[in-house]
Amino acid sequence: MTQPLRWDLFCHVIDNFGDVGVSWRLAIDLARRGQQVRLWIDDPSALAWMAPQGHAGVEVLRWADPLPDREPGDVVVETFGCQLPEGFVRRMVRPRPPVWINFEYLSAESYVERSHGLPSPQLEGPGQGLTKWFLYPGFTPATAGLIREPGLPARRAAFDAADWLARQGVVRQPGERVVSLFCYDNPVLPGWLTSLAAQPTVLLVTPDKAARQVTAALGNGGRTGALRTVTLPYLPQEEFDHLLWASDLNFVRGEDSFSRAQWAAAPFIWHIYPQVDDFHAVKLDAFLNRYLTTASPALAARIRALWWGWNGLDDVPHPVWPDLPAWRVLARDWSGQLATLPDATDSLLRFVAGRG
Ligand code: TRH
Repeated sequence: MTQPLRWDLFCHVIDNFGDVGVSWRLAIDLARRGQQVRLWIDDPSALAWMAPQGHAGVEVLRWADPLPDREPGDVVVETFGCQLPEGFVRRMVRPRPPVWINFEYLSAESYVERSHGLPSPQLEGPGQGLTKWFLYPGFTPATAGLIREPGLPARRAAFDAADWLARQGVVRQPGERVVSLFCYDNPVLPGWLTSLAAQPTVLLVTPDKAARQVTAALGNGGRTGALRTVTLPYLPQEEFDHLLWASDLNFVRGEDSFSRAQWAAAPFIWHIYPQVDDFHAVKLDAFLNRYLTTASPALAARIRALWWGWNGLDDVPHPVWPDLPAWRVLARDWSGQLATLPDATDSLLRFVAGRG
């Protein structure tokens, strides 16, 4: 990229934190690479804890009607197909229109490679004559790859987990597992806590849904068997990464923590965003089929059973835990494989440069 471009990112917060989580992560990664970014967001409230310091090069603007009248930048990105404000689209119709990108949801399903990079000529409406381009994050070179800020693997490798845990008031006891929990409402949680309690375990519980369910299951003492719990506050995004790096096993959910758990190169269980008619089972399996390619059949079967049980797609009231060291090797190999892919921000920069 010869000179910094002006980027307009639009984020519509549907529910939970993934829309803002992904949009913020993309915005700061672009800014880190010298781009000027305006993040238009309808509900910025989560940024108060997710990004309390903000970030140089990123201007956060309230996406409200009427939208402040600003000249669209060189690139306009709508995240997750959030449908841009009509007035802004009308202003995009100009002799050198912005490059218009729809940055889609992350999936390992095969349609992603077929859809990545396709144009959508706007034949009518406020953007008539413009072309919207669909870019998909993903797990292969035929996609945009995952968001991976420069230096991520090295920072993770240099991370001192014991020091970080101590700063959260957690000292790992001899033989204790460190497990993080970030999940949706999950009816199997009480039984899985009992199963975790069979071995010395400290469970690091994220606020809201996870904390409420753990308290309901264990009471305010937060203990059962050999399991003890520590409830965390909402952490800034880079501290949430450190939670994932400090844990032996991560329960994550949605999209952004799912991808960050892969960069943590540690065993993880994904609570996929539930969809009607169990459509999410297809998305879950599509990822497992890629993730488990190099796992032994026994390990693959154990991990698949865990993920299906945790997502209510199979009846697993008391999970059988796989061999964690073997799973850690798989996790590291997978993370190393992902690191050879293009990173999503670089893919977007190259795509835009290619549009001249
Ligand atoms: O919160 P989510 O369930 O978001 C979901 C998904 O993105 C889903 O795909 C989308 O359709 C739905 O929102 C609308 O899970 P996700 O994607 O992991 O986003 C959580 C973000 O919050 C992520 O960026 C990590 C961040 N986070 C922190 O920074 N600190 C914290 O303490 C916690 C608990 C989360």
